[in-house]
Amino acid sequence: MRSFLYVTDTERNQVSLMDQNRRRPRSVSATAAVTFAVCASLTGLLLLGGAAAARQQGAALPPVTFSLFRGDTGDVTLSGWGSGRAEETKENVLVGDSAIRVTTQGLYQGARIDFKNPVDLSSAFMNPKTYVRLQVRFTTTQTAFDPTNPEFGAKVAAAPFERMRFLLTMADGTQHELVRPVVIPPAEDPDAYVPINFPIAAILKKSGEGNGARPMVTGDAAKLKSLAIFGDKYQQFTIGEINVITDDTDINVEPLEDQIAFVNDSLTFVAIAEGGASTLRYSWDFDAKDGIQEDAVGRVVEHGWRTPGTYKVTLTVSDEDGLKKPQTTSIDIEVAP
Ligand SMILES: [Ca+2]
Repeated sequence: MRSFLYVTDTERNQVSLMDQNRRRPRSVSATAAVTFAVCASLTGLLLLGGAAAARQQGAALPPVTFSLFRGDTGDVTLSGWGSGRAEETKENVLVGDSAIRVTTQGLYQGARIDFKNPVDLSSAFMNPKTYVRLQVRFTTTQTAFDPTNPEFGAKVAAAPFERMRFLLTMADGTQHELVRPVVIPPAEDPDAYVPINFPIAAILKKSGEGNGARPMVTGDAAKLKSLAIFGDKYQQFTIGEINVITDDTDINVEPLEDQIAFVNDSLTFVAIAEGGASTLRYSWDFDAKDGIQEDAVGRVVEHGWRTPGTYKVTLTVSDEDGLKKPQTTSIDIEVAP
């Protein structure tokens, strides 16, 4: 069911966690083989070091999953940043016995959540597939204009923001700032909680350290003391839960639907793709003859042609953070005179 993309995400995450668990023994046996080879050729003393290095490089990293907020405001101190606010609410609770109501007035006025015990993110920093996932309930809706959505024409959940800003303050005083586009999956229930994710790797990238090799972030520099959350305009919304999750899901794009086209007709193209916790970016080229450019960006786009002929339409889906392999799909459209 396409309309339950969010549910599908969750299922996919669970599947990917299982995949990872299944893969692990294989990695361990690969490590064992390396260890055995090292065993055969080196002295006992070198062997120990070699085995440890092999284990560090070869073995799959275990998935990291833990909670930052699960409906217990006893773990956190809520306050505002600038003229924004964060306060406890008992309405629309997702888990536990309370949720956090946020009032934001722009990218510099928002919610501030201080963790009474700074949360150690070092295991999450070690694994490039970890994300902070906020479950957020917006009260804004939009009309579903996606013809593949069975709720076509109905109200669906929509983010009021184009961008959100997150400011992480660590126990050693370092700060990491992220400003990100907000893309929420289509949800049938306009009042549903929707996931907003940002990869922990993006924090390091922002600091200019995340190119390829992962820097070691340890000690107080890895302990999250405070999380500030902002949207790009005035809005109130509710945060039900904040977790650190591991997402190993590849980007998956469905084939494009065949369409009948006439010259000067405007066709609507709808991308259907999944990418776990990733914020997906949809890039379109409407004529492959001159190469693949970016003619349009968005999940749902419109295009028409002025000259009859056959045109190859190419959709490329990538994740905003470049952490996953982009996927493409294409279709030939016959444009009749
Ligand atoms: Ca082109």
